[in-house]
This record gives sequence, C-alpha cells and structure tokens, in this order.
Amino acid sequence: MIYTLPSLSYNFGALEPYIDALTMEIHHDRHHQAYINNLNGALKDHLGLQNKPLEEILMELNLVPEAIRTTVRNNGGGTYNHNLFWTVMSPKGGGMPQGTVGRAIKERFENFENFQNLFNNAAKSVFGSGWAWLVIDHDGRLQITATANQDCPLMFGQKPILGLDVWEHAYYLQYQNKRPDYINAWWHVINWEQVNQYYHEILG
Ligand code: MN3
Repeated sequence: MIYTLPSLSYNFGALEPYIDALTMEIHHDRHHQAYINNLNGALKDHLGLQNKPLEEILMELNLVPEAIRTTVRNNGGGTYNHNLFWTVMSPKGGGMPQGTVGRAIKERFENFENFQNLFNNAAKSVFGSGWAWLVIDHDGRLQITATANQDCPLMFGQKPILGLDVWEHAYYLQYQNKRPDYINAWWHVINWEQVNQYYHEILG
C-alpha cells in the first residue's frame, strides 16, 4: 500500500481566526506529506508491511524489522496522527461534545470543564514535541494521555478518538511560544460529531 496525503474537507483558511491559513498549508502540504513520503520510503522493500493496515503496523511495532522500526514509528505515527488530526477539526466545530461521547465524557470526567482542564494540562505538559489525546483504553474507558514526538496511542494499546498536535509547527507562526493560547483556541474548532463517530466505530 502506498500512502497518499488525504485532502482536507475544508480550506486552509477555514479554521481562522483560531488556526491561520499559512500554518494549515505548511502543516498539511509539507509536514504531513514528509511523514507520508518517509513512511512509503521505509516500506518500499517490505511487501508484507505494505499489505498491512497502518493501524495494525502501529499496534505491533515489534513485528517491524529493526532496521526500519524507528523510521516507521516516527513516520507511520506522523502519518496516522495527522490523518486523524485534520478530521477532528471543522470550521463548524467547537461547543460542547454531543451524543454518546458527550455523555461518556461527563460520566468519566464529572463535567466538561473538568475534562477540558485535564486535557489542557496534558497538552501543556508535553515537553518539546508531541500530542495530547482522548483515547479509549483497553477496558473501553476514556482516558486523557500525551505522547512524545509522533508516537501514537495505538502503540500503547489505546485507540485515539481526538488528538491535539502540540509540535511548534502546528502553532508557531500565529502563536509563537504561547502554546496555551493555541490550545485554548483549538477548542473552538473541535469536530465533536466526528469524535462521536470514532467513539461509535470503536465501541459500537
Ligand atoms: Mn504536526
């Protein structure tokens, strides 16, 4: 399987004023494309892996030959994480989580505000580059986690349904060193309908 860059379902400028058009364009067309190119390059001579879904490769990284394992970890993670990231944002996003995932968040984290605080703390406390996540854990429970670099929750047996990229490339042009401002702005573009759909796809 040759991985290709998925097109966005909205324009680069559609998430303004929360995320600027130039950041979106560079992030999607250059950063995401680079992860995909590097992943394809790493898998070039590995037919078995080419025929395996990316999710499965990331869940079983130990089965990837050692010579390409780190490349696949970084760039397979980067490919998967960004594929998810674009879809959990929308110009019509923001507001409160609705549907089943909205109820599950309330049940698990008491209320939305508490959930938001915990997620913000996870995103702020990533040292250097990484991601904050809302995942479904082994036992079907929601968890907030963070990963370093392009590590993906799938590598730790968790299924991500919402992710926030806190690499500087995701916000530096508009927010410079003010990661907390970017995090606060991002809540206005979360596509909760899509998050709810991922929740259902995983838990039925
Ligand atoms: Mn990124």
